[in-house]
Amino acid sequence: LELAADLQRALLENQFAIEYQPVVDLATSRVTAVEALVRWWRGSAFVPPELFLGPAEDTGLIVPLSEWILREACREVATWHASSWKIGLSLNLSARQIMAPRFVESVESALSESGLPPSALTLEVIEEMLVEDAEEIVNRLSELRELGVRLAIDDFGTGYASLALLRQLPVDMIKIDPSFVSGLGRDETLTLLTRTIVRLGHDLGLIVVAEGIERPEQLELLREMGCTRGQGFLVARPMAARGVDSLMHSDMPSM
Ligand code: G
Ligand code: G
Ligand code: MN
Ligand code: NA
Repeated sequence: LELAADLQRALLENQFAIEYQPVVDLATSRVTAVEALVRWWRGSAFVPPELFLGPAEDTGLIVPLSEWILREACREVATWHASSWKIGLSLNLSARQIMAPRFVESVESALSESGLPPSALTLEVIEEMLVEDAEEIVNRLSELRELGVRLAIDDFGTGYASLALLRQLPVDMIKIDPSFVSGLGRDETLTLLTRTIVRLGHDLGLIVVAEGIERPEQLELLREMGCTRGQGFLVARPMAARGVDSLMHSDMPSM
């Protein structure tokens, strides 16, 4: 596969970058965390993650790539902590990454080498990851959680077993899928479902994050529903670390 060889070279030649999308506390409009999102600039061409993450997973290159993202993101977020800006870091995981022989150790060493406290790190999983090797994946994630790392269910509500997953995994957070948030104020059913997910999350003692906020009306409804946090293009787009620097200690102008 041509892309596989390209991916290998891209790793060696440092063609990958990380963007950070701010996540805000809806009550205060302050940035409370960032989600790391991998970017590949192949020469001057941008290759979307949807195109290379699948092949990276199939070839196993996802393991060294994810390891690099983990270390780099912990290091960058730790520099904000060093400036007394104690924001959280969310990372998207892949099943193959979790099943790699030294996954738990790699997370522990990224934390200890960067100095980032475990409680600042949230690992995002989607339920499709638990289709195979579910028991081992749950064990490894639970082990990290016992060290203080937080767990989140990403794309909550879209899978066939979102509710069952809440019983399997000891999670701290759910991230409401943009397919619900998109309908806020426009579609009665989606608005009701979003409200119900927010309430469910709160009743379970979880942090609830709404993703894909693009319109002021969505923000207003989510605040009224008491949703904890928000993320989306209206709030802030994914940006380089330098862009995040400029948001330190300030509230978001778009809010
Ligand atoms: O941010 P963006 O739309 O480019 O992300 C596209 C998809 O790629 C999303 O599903 C996101 O979860 C996934 N993704 C982005 N960065 C990473 C990463 O570092 N690791 C993994 N496994 N998935 C990622
Ligand atoms: O699957 P996951 O939630 O990790 O995906 C994150 C992806 O969603 C990233 O690629 C990011 O660029 C994208 N994203 C973030 N905010 C918005 C938004 O408001 N609208 C849309 N369409 N995509 C968004
Ligand atoms: Mn995510
Ligand atoms: Na999501």
